[in-house]
Amino acid sequence: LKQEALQKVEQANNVQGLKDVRVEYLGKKGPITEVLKGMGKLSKEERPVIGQLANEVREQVAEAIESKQTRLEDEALEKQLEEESVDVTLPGRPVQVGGPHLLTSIVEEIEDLFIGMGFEIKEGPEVETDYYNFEALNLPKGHPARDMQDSFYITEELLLRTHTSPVQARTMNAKNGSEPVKMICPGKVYRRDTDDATHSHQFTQIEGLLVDKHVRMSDLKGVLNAFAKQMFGEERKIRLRPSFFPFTEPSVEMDISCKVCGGEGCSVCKGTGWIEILGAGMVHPNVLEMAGYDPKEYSGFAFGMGPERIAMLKYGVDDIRNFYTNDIRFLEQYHKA
Ligand code: FA5
Repeated sequence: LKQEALQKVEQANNVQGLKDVRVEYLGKKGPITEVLKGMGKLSKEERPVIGQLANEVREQVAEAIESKQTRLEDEALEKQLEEESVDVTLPGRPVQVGGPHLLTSIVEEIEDLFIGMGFEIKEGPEVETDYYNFEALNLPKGHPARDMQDSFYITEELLLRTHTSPVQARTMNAKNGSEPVKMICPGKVYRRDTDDATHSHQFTQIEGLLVDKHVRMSDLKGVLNAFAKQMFGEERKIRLRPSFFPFTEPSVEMDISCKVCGGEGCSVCKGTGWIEILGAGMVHPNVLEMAGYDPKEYSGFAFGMGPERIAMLKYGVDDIRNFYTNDIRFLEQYHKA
């Protein structure tokens, strides 16, 4: 019996198997317990001999189980340690590094360019008053040109700004009508436009404003020309077309010549050879006056551009929604090393 039990202990190769052996031999219904239970039936002489023998067997089997248990536990621990060990010699997995969004890069590029020409960067609120968004820009309540920019109103007097031009009025107001201004203002703007390949209900604009004594249209043309050539390359030409904005007079729209133009049927310029980039003009005397400047003494120019459209042109992006849907496969293409 002892031999048999010890052999089974030896054969048990996991903790559960060992438990079964313990129940089988040392349990209440096990053979050793049976022997001890049956002691009453034995003779006086037999009792101590059998009793001692049974106890010895029980102790030896228990001891064997105990030591086997320790061994199994040690083995399990060792196996676990081995499995969980870290091989420090393995090559590392590359960490995914993000980069600036294409739109952020293009805005910074444009900022740098204008900083190089002596402009400072200004900011203004995205939730704007009707006064700064429209009235201070020569767009009184009920003016039909307000329809050019469908708006998200929050209250009767507050709205999400439809362009960055209110920052013009704010910046001039802060100067008490006596100091020159030379600033650009990048920021988010909002319009109730239906989203399509070239329109987004939320997009970016960069406003520019220069106010000083003797500022002329030729100054505007010179600055825009320098901007276009640095942004798109020396070979590009610009042209100014008459346009209308209530806050500038005269108003223009600037086009740049199409580089990829294959003539008729060109997908970028539709064969016209020109692409519209921005709106601009000489600051309207009413706007200067409302901001406290004397229009007889001061004059200025302003412009407003959409950096998404500029990035689309420069990098051949065919859908403005790519800037906002954040598809990593699109964004990754424009990470600079
Ligand atoms: C304006 O917003 C004027 N404030 C610009 C201006 C400033 C003129 C200073 C004169 C002086 P306009 O609505 O055309 O103008 O918008 C300017 C530019 O914003 C457009 O040329 C275009 O690039 C971009 N833009 C307009 N609407 C959208 C739109 N829904 N999605 C993306 N870009 C747009």
